[in-house]
Amino acid sequence: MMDPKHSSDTWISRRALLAGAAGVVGAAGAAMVKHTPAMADEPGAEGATGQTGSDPTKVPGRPASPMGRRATSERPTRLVANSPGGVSRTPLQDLDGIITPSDLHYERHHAGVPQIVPEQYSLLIHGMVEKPLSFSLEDLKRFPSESRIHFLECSGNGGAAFYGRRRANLTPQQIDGLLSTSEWTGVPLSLLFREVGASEDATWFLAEGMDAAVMTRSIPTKKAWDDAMIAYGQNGEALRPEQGYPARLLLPGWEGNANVKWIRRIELSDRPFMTRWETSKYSDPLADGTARIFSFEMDAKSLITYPAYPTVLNGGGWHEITGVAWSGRGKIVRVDVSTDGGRQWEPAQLQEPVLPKCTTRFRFLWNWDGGPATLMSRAVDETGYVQPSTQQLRDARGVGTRYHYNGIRVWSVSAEGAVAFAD
Ligand SMILES: Nc1nc2c(c(=O)[nH]1)N[C@H]1C(S)=C(S)[C@@H](COP(=O)(O)O)O[C@H]1N2
Ligand SMILES: [Mo]
Repeated sequence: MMDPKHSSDTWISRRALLAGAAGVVGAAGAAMVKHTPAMADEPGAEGATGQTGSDPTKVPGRPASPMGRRATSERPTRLVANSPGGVSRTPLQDLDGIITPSDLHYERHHAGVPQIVPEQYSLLIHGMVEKPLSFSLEDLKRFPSESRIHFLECSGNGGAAFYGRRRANLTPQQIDGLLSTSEWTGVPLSLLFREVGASEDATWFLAEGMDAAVMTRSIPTKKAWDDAMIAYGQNGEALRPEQGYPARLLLPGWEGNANVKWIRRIELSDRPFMTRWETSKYSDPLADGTARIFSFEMDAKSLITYPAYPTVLNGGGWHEITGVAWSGRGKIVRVDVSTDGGRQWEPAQLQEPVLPKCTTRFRFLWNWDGGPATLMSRAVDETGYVQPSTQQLRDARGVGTRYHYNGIRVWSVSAEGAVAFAD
């Protein structure tokens, strides 16, 4: 929150105000108004008369427009990794509630975002079925649809927190920004399976994408009969190209990778296909030298998004700690918060709606005494699973693990109020 009086972007001198006032009176007034630097790169962002910062009750605002846009002083952005390939992270610290604006949804793609003409799109379902069928986008939309709010998280999310790369100056976005939540609309996969007459003996299906990675994953058919969906809508509009336009597989609560985007083919089988995406990648080496494979469910996790680095708290007193908690196994039933490094835990308030396999916003009023403090949050889901400490996770998984880093996140607060990532 910036005080407009102290923001160089919007501060208006008395002289500018006078010029602005003259502009209202004089016909050529608009030309006299100097645009502030914030406006210079945003054509059309200013009011109808080109004035900013003057009394908005004295001049008409800009007229209606076909497309909305953010207030020019609000600039949340995805953080794009400078490595080649597609990774961008959601600015968790800038968000309220649980929904991620679609243009801030994290991205992970292994061969770029393909351009797909919707008229040329089709989804083939074949293999152990009575009648193989190919569905156009229009065909998919003729089935009864459903809309549900779910998080999506890359199973590699949190790697920066787990490894030695750990740094005090990591933001929520850098640590856990491969997490986003949308309202997804689509057709339940079970309806399509009934349509093609899926065999009862089919226990697995292959999902294949039509991007240059041609990503393929094997998914147990029980997920299709449960809550999997072919999604074509995101937050009330068509999927974004980055999220799999025109259609993706959505597996609520399951690791991001298996949610195949730009899905073009589903093949039913009685065994997994053992693709490279589930053998060489997306399987987890364990401490005992073996590895986990098909670890689909995302374990319960939570993250304090405020206060967090780079926030500097402005003095002791009441501060509201807030963040999100989520579990791939169902609802979050409790989030505990500690402000003393884990000696004492107290339940945070869960903000409605609390939905299964969805982020839940939590809030905790904290009366900071002005001394050094250590903030932590711990999620508990409806199966009774409790988010472990990062040390417990290291002991259980070993240091070579590559996915599912759901350890408790720790923030330290100095006596000066500076917040830093601590574990
Ligand atoms: N076809 C295809 N599907 C894909 C991927 C991809 O590269 N190609 N990346 C996967 C990975 S690793 C993740 S975490 C999610 C990311 O989805 P999002 O970009 O919509 O956030 O998509 C998955 N589905
Ligand atoms: Mo991922």
